[in-house]
Amino acid sequence: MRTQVAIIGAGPSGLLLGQLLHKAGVDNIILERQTGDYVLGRIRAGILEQVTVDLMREAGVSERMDKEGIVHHSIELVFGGARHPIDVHGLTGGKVVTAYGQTELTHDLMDARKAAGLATVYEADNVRLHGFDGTNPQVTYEKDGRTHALDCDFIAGCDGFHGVSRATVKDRVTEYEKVYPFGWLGLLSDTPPVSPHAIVYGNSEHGFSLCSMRSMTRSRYYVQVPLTDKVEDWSDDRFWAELKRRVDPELSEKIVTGASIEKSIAPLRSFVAEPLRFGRLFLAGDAGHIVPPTGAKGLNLAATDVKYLSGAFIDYFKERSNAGIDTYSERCLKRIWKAERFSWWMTTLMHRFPGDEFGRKMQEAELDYLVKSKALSTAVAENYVGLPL
Ligand code: RFL
Ligand code: PHB
Repeated sequence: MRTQVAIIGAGPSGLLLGQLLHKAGVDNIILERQTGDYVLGRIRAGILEQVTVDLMREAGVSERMDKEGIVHHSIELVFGGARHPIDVHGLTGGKVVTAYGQTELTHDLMDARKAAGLATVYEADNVRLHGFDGTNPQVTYEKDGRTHALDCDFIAGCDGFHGVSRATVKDRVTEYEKVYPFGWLGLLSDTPPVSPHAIVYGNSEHGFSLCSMRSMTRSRYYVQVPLTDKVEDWSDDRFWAELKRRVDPELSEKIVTGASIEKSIAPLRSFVAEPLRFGRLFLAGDAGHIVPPTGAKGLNLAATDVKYLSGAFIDYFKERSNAGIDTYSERCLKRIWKAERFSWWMTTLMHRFPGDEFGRKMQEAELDYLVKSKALSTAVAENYVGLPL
């Protein structure tokens, strides 16, 4: 088998890259370790920056997102028992974010890929990357008890934090990492969101909370939990009671509780791999970097990588230009580090760090400063909607 670009991973990065390349007439095959249903079962991001929305449109897969996505003009911070809106739209000269679940976005991309008849090999085992330092890279994998080989011009490692792509070059990567001493317990429920107009981030003496949404009838909530907690420790009732005591009394009254349709715990981590290019192998999305979800940046950073990478491959195949390929890593890392900074800062500002009473006082001072200072509120708003490319 032969293709122009072998894509490892059918998460949002791999699928979006495949679609953009296909639109430009560049051939690609995706190899995914899991089944499609498994990929769709992972409940993750919900907030899209304009860059991501624009890229979905460019890929020709925005019809449902344009209809069902919910545009948000503001976010809210809850602390000291009170709510403080940040007018993101007003402070950024009209920019917004869109609530549209990663599951839906992935679904739309999978449907488009299927409709276009593009090859995705699900349940591809033991994927191995070869020859990417030369001009004839190859990917091998096992499927249905047989070993297959896929020859290509380039390999795109879109296989997430635990994938094989970065692991293959681990001796050549410099890794920067920070692990946080807590996780997020997330709950999805078919209940109306607490606020259809804002994403609400809470800092309370009991820890961080987040009220978000997927639609007018589906909500997503999170609470900070110790890393030692297990999902089984958290009945729905316990979750709702904990969430309610972490927000202000008025909001607490408004929370509509109901049975969970998904509940999971995610650890929080900041991570960057440098560089993102190794000969003809390129890392994109979570394969190259992780942010704690507090800034809603992970999926959006993945989309930016894909924008640069698709452009680089298209220029190579259509114009015989190496310029995009040669600058890919550097261009991506510039934006990645800024999003890392914002996500780390938001995480530090909004969570309880056990035993750090000085840090707690710094949070109080900074939150008070933030809601009174147009300068700092503007800085938050412009990072939240996404820094310019
Ligand atoms: P993914 O989604 O992990 O997909 C990688 C795919 O590669 C496959 N794979 C392999 N395939 C073949 N061979 C192998 N050896 C393989 N190893 C792995 C995997 O099965 C998988 O299908 O990475 P991708 O595509 O780069 O996408 C990244 C996003 O998923 C991630 O950044 C976001 O979900 C982060 N994130 C958020 N980002 C936002 O922009 N806005 C948000 O509101 C937001 N909220 C979140 C989040 C992440 C969260 N978690 C789970 C920490 C909320 C949470 C709770
Ligand atoms: C979500 O809706 O899942 C979500 C929203 C905002 C975040 C993280 C996750 O910062």
